[in-house]
Amino acid sequence: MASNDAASPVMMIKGACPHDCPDTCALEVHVKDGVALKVTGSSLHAPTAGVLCTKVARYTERTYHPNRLLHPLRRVGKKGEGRFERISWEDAIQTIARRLAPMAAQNPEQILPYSYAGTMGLVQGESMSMRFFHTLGASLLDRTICTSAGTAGHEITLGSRIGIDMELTDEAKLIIFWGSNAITSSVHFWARAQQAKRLGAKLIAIDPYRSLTAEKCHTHIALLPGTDSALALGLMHVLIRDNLIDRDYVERHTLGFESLRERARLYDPGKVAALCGITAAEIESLAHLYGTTRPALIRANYGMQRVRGGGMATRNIACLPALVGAFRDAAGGILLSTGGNFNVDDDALKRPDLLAGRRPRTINMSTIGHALLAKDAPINALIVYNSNPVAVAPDSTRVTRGFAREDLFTVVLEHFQTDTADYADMVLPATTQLEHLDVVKPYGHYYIMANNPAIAPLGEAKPNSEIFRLLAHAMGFADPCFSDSDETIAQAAVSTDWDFNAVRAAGWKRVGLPKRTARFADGGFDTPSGKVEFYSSRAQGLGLDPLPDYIAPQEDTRSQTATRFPLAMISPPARNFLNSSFVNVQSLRASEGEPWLDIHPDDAAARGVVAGNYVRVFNDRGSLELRARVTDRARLGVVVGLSIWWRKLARDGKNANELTSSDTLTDMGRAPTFYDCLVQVEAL
Ligand SMILES: Nc1nc2c(c(=O)[nH]1)N[C@H]1C(S)=C(S)[C@@H](COP(=O)(O)OP(=O)(O)OC[C@H]3O[C@@H](n4cnc5c(=O)[nH]c(N)nc54)[C@H](O)[C@@H]3O)O[C@H]1N2
Ligand SMILES: Nc1nc2c(c(=O)[nH]1)N[C@H]1C(S)=C(S)[C@@H](COP(=O)(O)OP(=O)(O)OC[C@H]3O[C@@H](n4cnc5c(=O)[nH]c(N)nc54)[C@H](O)[C@@H]3O)O[C@H]1N2
Ligand code: SF4
Ligand SMILES: [Mo]
Repeated sequence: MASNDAASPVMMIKGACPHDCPDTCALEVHVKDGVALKVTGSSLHAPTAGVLCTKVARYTERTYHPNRLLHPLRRVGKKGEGRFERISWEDAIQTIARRLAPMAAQNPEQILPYSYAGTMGLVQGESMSMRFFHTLGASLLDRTICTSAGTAGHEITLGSRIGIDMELTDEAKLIIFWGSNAITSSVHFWARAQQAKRLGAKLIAIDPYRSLTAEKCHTHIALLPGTDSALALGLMHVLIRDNLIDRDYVERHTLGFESLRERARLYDPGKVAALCGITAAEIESLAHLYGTTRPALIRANYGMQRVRGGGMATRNIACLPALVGAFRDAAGGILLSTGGNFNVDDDALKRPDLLAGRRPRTINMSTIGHALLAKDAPINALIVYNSNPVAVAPDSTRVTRGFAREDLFTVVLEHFQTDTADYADMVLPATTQLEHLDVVKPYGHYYIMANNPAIAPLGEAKPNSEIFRLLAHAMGFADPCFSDSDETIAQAAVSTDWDFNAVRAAGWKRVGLPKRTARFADGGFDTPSGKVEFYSSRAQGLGLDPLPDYIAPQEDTRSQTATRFPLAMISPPARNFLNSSFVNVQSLRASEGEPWLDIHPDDAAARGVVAGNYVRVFNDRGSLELRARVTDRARLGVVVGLSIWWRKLARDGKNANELTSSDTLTDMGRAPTFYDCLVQVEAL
């Protein structure tokens, strides 16, 4: 054992934040005598700039949390009840292998992995796990829960997501936060936007909610949820009508301008204002600002694509920088994601060749409730890691009924006894970022990041990679890839471009073009035509309109459904949580208080809702109780429940997904429509 000698040195271990956040910060883990004392942000890594968000600044509180899962557990109570007994790893692995083997022999598609971005590490994400499931021939998972609509809209318009370098943000003179609450979800980008503001930039927020970000911008356009595609068309209308476009750029580097002009002509500001629930003057003035300011940057995030027309919304927004030639400036253009810069060898990580010619079915994670309740070709085993579907998937009624099936064999790899772990047959304790090795591909900056283990695993926790290694060996899988160490996997992931050991020693490595390059100044888009595709044959091939269009929300405030459920509910991320992670960290939960519903004073008055009292929020899918916060942060007709709470930590054991739908998916990308959700509210 290490001594407690005060003279023993504090070691500084280089890590990378694993969370699903664009900033992927460089961590410094301060370790003394094998204990992590604190985690700080590196000042040498430009995007991190020495600062962490409040959540990860408390990473040690999460890691050493008294409720960390430290041993394998077997269920002794009913499904969902959360009663378990401790077992050995040997017993756990053998039991799982014994349960999976006959299913694998009979029909491996009965087995489904369910995972998302609890860690964005490539090693603890999809490496050993997918090798394991590919060897089995298990059902594949369509990982659609977050970005797939926006990704698809971006793809058909601009190609892969090579967003502008966030380190140039302070040079922009106009920054439009479009469906992005950066103070919450990308605080390092926000810090740079603040600097731009100090240097004279105008900041605009397009968001139905006066978020922490919107309130600090010069202008806030509070449109109705799901109407962004119309707003973008309205801006195009004015830009073209008033000749504010960059004709040279349009001629050289875009496809289909004449058809776009015809389409945009249909969306005059009066019509668009009515669709979006804003004024024509707001559209006119934003178009003029955008058409006359350089460099102009759109910071789009994923908030506007969680509605039926989410793909189209992203597509229309992505057309704007080409129209005004904003791509000519290194600090201009659009930043949705920088993921397209990184050349990761996915096949080496996941080894799809192990499928050996089989083509298993694919199950959409966003409709997991439907999938678990299906009678035909049922799913009989579910292995969950890096995700908390019982809390985060839409349409909780179906999801919980599916997870409650007594005949479903469920294994959950977790740090904590989450809502999902409560439904497990076996819970396996996983290591956190401080305890394992990884390499992280970011989506908000240009650095590939390495994570060194800083402390030994707590209790009997094991890395995901090791758990799947053990399972593979117990199942008798012979491929040598199941003996790969985590270092070998990390190197395989990045082998084409980098030496992992060098990245590991440095902590990070910048990739992509040299700084200050305006990547698309001379076109070179990775679309079929090499141009920005205002007209997209690929979209047409997918059965979609080849041109930008307006797709109304499924649950439109002007629809028949709205007579019974007149309020549009959105449930975007709370600042002190990361999706459903950190909700169980006491200090962070205390900062959020409790599950609130923000409601406009007029909507509250019309329903006799009093600030601070509980209300019932409901639709045909379900009902939940929240505490009312009467505030004009929520625009008229929109209610906001910041999320994602653990169901079991809420007073009625439910969260916002009790009300969200899994019947409607997005126009592109098969994603959920979390923010396309009509409700009614009544005082309790
Ligand atoms: N603190 C914190 N940070 C996070 C997360 C977290 O939970 N907490 N989650 C992480 C993850 S997984 C993701 S995907 C990103 C998400 O981060 P963002 O992409 O920024 O997305 P959201 O926070 O979902 O939404 C941003 C804003 O979009 C607004 N919005 C909702 N509907 C609409 C609409 O129809 N149109 C427009 N224009 N705006 C709309 C919301 O009110 C919200 O203020 O953040 C990541 N970072
Ligand atoms: N109503 C509503 N629902 C939403 C959203 C919303 O805005 N509103 N946002 C959606 C979005 S954008 C997303 S991305 C999803 C997010 O959904 P998820 O990806 O499920 O994210 P988390 O809720 O953070 O759950 C991740 C879990 O992984 C665990 N974990 C972390 N690291 C490891 C590890 O190394 N090993 C193992 N075994 N486990 C680990 C954490 O403890 C945590 O419980 O939620 C979606 N759901
Ligand atoms: S969650 Fe985001 S802002 Fe916070 S430390 Fe991680 S990468 Fe940085
Ligand atoms: Mo997400």
